[in-house]
Amino acid sequence: MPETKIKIEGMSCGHCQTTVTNAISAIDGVSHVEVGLEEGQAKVMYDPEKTDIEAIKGAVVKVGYKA
Ligand SMILES: [Cu+2]
Repeated sequence: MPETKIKIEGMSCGHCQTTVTNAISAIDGVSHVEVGLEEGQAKVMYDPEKTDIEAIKGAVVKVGYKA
C-alpha cells in the first residue's frame, strides 16, 4: 500500500491536527494517517483502488485547511 506525504497549511494547534486526522481517516480506503502539526504534513497510507491523493486533499480543504 502506498504511503504519501501531503503538505498541509493552516494548522496551528492540536485541535487542527485532530480535525485533519479525522477528516482523512473518514475516507474509504485510507488505512493509516499520521498528521504532523509542526511539520505541516500528513503521512497517509491508502488503497489506490478506493481513493487517491486528490480525494485526500479535498477532504483536508473541506475542513478548512490548505493541502
Ligand atoms: Cu487549531
